[in-house]
Amino acid sequence: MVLFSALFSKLLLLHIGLHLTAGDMEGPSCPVCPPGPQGPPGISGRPGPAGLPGFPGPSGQPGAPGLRGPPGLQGPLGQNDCLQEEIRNLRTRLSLLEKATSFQTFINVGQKYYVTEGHAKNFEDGLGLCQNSGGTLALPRNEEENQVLSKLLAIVKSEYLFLGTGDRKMESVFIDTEGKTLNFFKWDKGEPNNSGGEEDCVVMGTGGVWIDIPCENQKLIVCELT
Ligand SMILES: [Ca+2]
Ligand SMILES: [Ca+2]
Repeated sequence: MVLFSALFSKLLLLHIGLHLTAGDMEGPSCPVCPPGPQGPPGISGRPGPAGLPGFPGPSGQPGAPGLRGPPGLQGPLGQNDCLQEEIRNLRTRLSLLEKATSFQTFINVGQKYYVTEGHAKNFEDGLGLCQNSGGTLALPRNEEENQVLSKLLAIVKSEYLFLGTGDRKMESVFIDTEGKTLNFFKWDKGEPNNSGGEEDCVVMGTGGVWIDIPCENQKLIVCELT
């Protein structure tokens, strides 16, 4: 009885299904059916190609100050530095002038002074005297200096003054008190003649000419200050 009931149910459902299918095949009275409801969105596609750059945006707020950089190179002297330099030069010149005027006789040429106390000494003592005065034995380095020194010789009414040169180390090689060879000479006619083989020091005579004489002779000592 249960088996018969289940079989009958299946036959009934099959009949209804066939009836419905037969009805569908006959079709409704309208030729085009209306669209069904919208389906759900599809899955996202792959990203497209990059677009063109956009317009620049507005300027942002100013950033914080950066760290302090290293010091730059020293610039040219400013007006104040130039004045300081000028003052230093003036002080140096003033100091030299004060020193020169402390001597009995002095005369200026360029950046140097020839000074003398009027003493006559031999060459070696003359070297020491000038060294103690903070200078060196007078030695003109050019025609102008030679003329000025010659003028001083005339002022003090002396015939000769020792010059800071000689050829004591090597005959006929005249060097200054620092051992350097000379670039300027004013030899008198026939000089230097190393007369008697013992003239290794040099004096200036009247008119500014140079003469080699023995170093032991006593002559006017003139120093130069620079
Ligand atoms: Ca000589
Ligand atoms: Ca001579």
